[in-house]
Amino acid sequence: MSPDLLESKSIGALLGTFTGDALGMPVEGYTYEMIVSAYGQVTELLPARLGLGTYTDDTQLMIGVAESLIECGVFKGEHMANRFVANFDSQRGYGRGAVEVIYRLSQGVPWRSAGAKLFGGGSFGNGGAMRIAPVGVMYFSDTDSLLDTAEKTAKITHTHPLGWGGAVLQALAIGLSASSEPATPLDTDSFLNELVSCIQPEWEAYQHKLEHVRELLSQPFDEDEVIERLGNDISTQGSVPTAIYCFLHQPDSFEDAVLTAVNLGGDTDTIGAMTGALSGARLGYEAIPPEWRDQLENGQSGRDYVMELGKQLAEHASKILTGLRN
Ligand code: AR6
Ligand code: MG
Repeated sequence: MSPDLLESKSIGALLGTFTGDALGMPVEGYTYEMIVSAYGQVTELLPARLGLGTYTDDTQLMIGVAESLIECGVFKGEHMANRFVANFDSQRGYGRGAVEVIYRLSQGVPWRSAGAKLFGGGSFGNGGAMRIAPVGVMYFSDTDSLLDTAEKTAKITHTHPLGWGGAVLQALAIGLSASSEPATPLDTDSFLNELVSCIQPEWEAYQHKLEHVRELLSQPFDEDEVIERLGNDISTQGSVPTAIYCFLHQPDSFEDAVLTAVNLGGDTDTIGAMTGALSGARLGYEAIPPEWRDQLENGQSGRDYVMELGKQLAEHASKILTGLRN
């Protein structure tokens, strides 16, 4: 892969997360029917709680993952947990489990134990998966490191197997998207087979979900059936397969994939963010409509900063690809 394409894909995965998050944020929690009655369809960035083109916890946590991997060159749990604490801004709409973990970390609880016992058996919220794009990009050419790093990255906050397992699945899907040649049609069956082959017994519920994805892809799009069979909620199991479906349904259009995701309703910012990561990793950041890119917030830690992180992450990905990492 040329260095330019790799850089574009790396920026695409990060900025794709941001763009999907910003598109979904204004209608977060709306049902499909509420979106239809308020807007018909969402087709553009809408005014949001924090302003047009602003992001939520999804992008803020993804920034922390990227910063840590870039600075350390490898997963360092304490460092990444510290980035989550330093970047935390309560206005960005964090899940209550995530708020609790970040508080515990800020009080000196070790990163290995801060996320344990949340909700009894650990969180299965989609917060581990929504921030995972940098892992998928950095290790797209090294599946063992990708799976291991995704698991560790998610477990800082999400220790329920469906929570971290779904994050691993999303990271692998991003890695496969980054490996794919954008000018060649995507083989969605092989893509799903690769995902299924990495599923572990603890989170085998995803196998069933991915077979639903395969079946839904062979039929005409029907939003009710997608929502019923895959979900559109805040759980990892009810959102990662949905994002994978939205991407595979429209693998060659960032706009169509992400708008399909957002218009399903439910956890729109996160399903939008995860679909955006997958699409951006395949198509590169130029596939994100320029008028959307222009509208993304661009203050401190805004669009330019995220693009710079994407560039630096691509340098790490390139070293791993060429076997030059130290
Ligand atoms: N049992 C019951 N409910 C659970 C469990 C469980 N084991 N795990 C999670 N939940 P959280 P996140 C429910 O709080 O994953 C933002 O809006 C519970 O209601 O760990 O980071 C983002 O945009 C819990 O509050 O945070 C994402 O949409 C919720 O799932 C989302 O929040 C979320 O899990 C990410 O949240
Ligand atoms: Mg959010």
